[in-house]
Amino acid sequence: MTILDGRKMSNIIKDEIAQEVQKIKEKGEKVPHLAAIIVGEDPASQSYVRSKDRACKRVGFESTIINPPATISEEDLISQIEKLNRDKNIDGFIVQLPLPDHIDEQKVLMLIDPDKDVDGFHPMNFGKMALDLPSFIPATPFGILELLKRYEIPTQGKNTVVIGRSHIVGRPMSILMSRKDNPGNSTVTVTHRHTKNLKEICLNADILIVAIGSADFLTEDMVKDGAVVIDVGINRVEDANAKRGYVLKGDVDFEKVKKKASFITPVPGGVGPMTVTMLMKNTLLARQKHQK
Ligand code: BQF
Repeated sequence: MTILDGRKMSNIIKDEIAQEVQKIKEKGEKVPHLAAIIVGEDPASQSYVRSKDRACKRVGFESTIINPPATISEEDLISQIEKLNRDKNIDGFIVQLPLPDHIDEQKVLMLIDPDKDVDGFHPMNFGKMALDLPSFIPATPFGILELLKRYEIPTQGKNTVVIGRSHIVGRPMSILMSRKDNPGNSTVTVTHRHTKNLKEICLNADILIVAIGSADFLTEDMVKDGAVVIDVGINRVEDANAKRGYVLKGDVDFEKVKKKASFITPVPGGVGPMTVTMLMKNTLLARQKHQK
């Protein structure tokens, strides 16, 4: 069993990006600039945005954080987005999700300039992705592809089972794994809360991608010997013994499932760090595109 070390791979990729930034500077060009709009004070969202800000600094990007209160109107949030769309200094920006209930997420994401949509959530980018056209690929799926590629895990002709159909992970991942590409060319099954015989479907999987947000959901009786297991879950589970009062757990019962898997991602330190790093990669790609 090999642990897919997302932290290590992330550091390698961030070093590569930092080298690209060095070259940009040597040419006297502008370094990539990422902005993040984070609405309100949700602690998990705040911590994600801090990770992204730290990653920007580490690779030599400029970073701007805009933090309106949770009470901001949809109208005012839209003006903030339009301002970033117009700002020549900003190469890419994200709107940290989730947004408060009074704001229509889908409406807001549609107003991001697709050329600055480094999260790849705009329907233009999502559609291009589905049609194999160049686009920004959402950071978490992009990170999973990069892990599979760099660990040289074959995907062609394999049975991939994706558990969860979210717009951010499950749905795009299912599209990407069936694309005519490497990684890709696999036979994909998407499962969700209405799926019958989930266990039987999982037992047929060569590659299992779990993205539902339920701690320890995938148990060893659902995993074929030698399967590749990708755990996208980040669940905060209360633990009186932990420093912060909680521990991070994935959607996979890691200790038990690792005995069956050929490759497995840990939580923390698996897919999570790759997500942040591939956002940096998308921002670099945005800068390079804007330079032309
Ligand atoms: C790690 C996210 C759910 C909803 C919105 C490193 C991150 C997480 C874990 C991180 C995530 C999850 C992010 C680890 C960004 C991934 O060491 O395991 C980094 O910062 N993530 C997000 O921005 O929004 C989310 C999960």
